Amino acid sequence: MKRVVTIQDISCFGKCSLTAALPVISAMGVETAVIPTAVLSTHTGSGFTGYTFRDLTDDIEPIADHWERLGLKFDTIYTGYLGSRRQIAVMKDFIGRFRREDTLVVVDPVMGDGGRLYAGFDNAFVTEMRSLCALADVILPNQTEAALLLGRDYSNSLTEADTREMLMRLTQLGCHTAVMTGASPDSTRCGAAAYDSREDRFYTSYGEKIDGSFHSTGDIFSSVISGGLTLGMGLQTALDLAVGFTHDCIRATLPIREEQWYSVRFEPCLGRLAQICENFIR
Ligand code: PXL
Repeated sequence: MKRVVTIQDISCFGKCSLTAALPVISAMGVETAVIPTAVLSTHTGSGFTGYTFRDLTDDIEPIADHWERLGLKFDTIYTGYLGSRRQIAVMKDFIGRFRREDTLVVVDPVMGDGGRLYAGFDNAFVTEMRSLCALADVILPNQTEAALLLGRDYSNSLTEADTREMLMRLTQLGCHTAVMTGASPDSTRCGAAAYDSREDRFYTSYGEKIDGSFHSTGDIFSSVISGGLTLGMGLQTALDLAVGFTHDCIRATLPIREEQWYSVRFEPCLGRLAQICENFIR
């Protein structure tokens, strides 16, 4: 059985980071180990205030020590929201210890959205995140995070040519593949675009554009990409699956948008995801 370790916070309420990655990657038929980097009462976005934050950085190294003694091996290391610069440094050490020749390292450089950094992050954090991206095989920024990583101003009206140029530059950070979410070639479609520098090839996958912003969709998209690549899917297949699943989750949320303002309703979509992935499980 394929095995991912995903390292990100656990926001106790809000269906993002670990509480999204765990059900989604598990539903794909991939064993999912976790290291929580912090415990928050809720996530920090879309209207939550007064959340608690307990940093767990000091627990990560002892967990890694124990796992090393047990000889645990992971097909994929997938990092998401990290709470501090020190945590990024700890991730670099973790990757150094657990990466084997065939291990896939996926970094979702969670830092912001809509042109703004999330609460608690600053430019020094962005600099540190660049160095984590250098160690990754695949990075999964949204448009805001891509601009931050490249030290550019955010634009929400990128052409396909702009997106391609940014993707190529992102791979120059050191990863071989960059995937940018929120890519939109025209006013009716939205999805993701990717560039694999090893084969000098671009990929796109779009669905219908749905107005509004939906929290946690980045984590859901990244979880499906991580699970899909772990199952051996090609980049185009994983991209289509992740864009399709994210769109399904948004559509499932629309009728109860007010009730689910803090995330998306991914639960009714997991069955179909599991069914599709069954064909890839060996
Ligand atoms: O969805 C990304 C994310 C993960 N974890 C925490 C967050 C956010 C985005 O706001 O606040 C704690």
